Amino acid sequence: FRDLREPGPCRRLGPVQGGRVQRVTTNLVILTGAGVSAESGLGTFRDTGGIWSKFDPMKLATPEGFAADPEAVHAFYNARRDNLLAATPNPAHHALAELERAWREERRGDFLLVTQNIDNLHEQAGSEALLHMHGELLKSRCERCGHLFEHTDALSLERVCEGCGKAGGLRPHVVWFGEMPLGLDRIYEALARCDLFVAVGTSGTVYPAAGFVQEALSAGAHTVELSLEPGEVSALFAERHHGPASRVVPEWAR
Ligand code: BV8
Repeated sequence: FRDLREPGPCRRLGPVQGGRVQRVTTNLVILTGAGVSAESGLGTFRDTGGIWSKFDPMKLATPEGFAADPEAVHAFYNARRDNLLAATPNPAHHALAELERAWREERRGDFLLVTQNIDNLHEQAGSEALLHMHGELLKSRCERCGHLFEHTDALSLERVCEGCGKAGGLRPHVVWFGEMPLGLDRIYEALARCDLFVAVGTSGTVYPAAGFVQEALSAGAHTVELSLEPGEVSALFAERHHGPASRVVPEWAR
């Protein structure tokens, strides 16, 4: 069990009884956004030249946009899926997976990694206690029969669902604007018990994710922002380290 006095992710010394520090646990919740995957070559959304500066989210990331022009939406996600297949995790993804292993092996407390990202780079880096609150680009589902399946090839209106044998009902398994994010019960339950909340590479502009820091503060947690630059809710963080995630995250997680 590593010495509690080492620098690194917030560790609280417990009471000393009989000359021994009593083990305390630190429940950790991490929230990642597009910035954690930026150095893996996947675009962010609101930076200069970001995805939403080239494409209209209301046309491509809403149910209404999909109903109006499903082929444009399929083309948008097929292109992003192709980008993802060429991408690999960067040191930030690996540092978060290593932190989870240390948290588990040293029984430091609960660990949950919530990502707003729909890429699978956290999985590729070895993260396990992972929740995709905005869905996953390598999964799709049929709106006719509910069949959910993993795939790397393109979606189209002509593609036949393997669940019901019909075409025309498939959509990406991602959460669009106006749709309910996934796993909120589990997320709010973890935030209510968390001692340490770390937001990595997110602009803090999309809700309900941008409100998680407030939930963590209400639970008395220490809050850390690790991002290239301050996000919209940066003022709510007790600790902030700005710079590229591939440097800042391994430095902080060490
Ligand atoms: C909801 C999946 C009800 C798809 C995404 C009007 C109508 C309907 C809804 C609303 C409305 N007005 C407001 C809302 C709510 C809406 C919302 O928040 N809108 C915003 C725009 C105001 N939210 C919703 O609709 C959500 N659902 O509200 O349901 C509800 C919910 C709960 C309880 C009751 C009711 C659903 C939102 C999900 C939308 N889907 N993605 C897809 O990917 O195509 S959101 C999209 O933005 C991304 O997926 C991403 O997850 C999200 C947040 O973006 P970030 O990840 O933060 O990325 P961004 O580019 O913004 O920032 C990048 C950051 O990284 C920057 O800070 C940058 O500095 C940093 N960075 C860059 N490079 C690096 C770096 N950091 C480190 N290193 C680097 N190298």
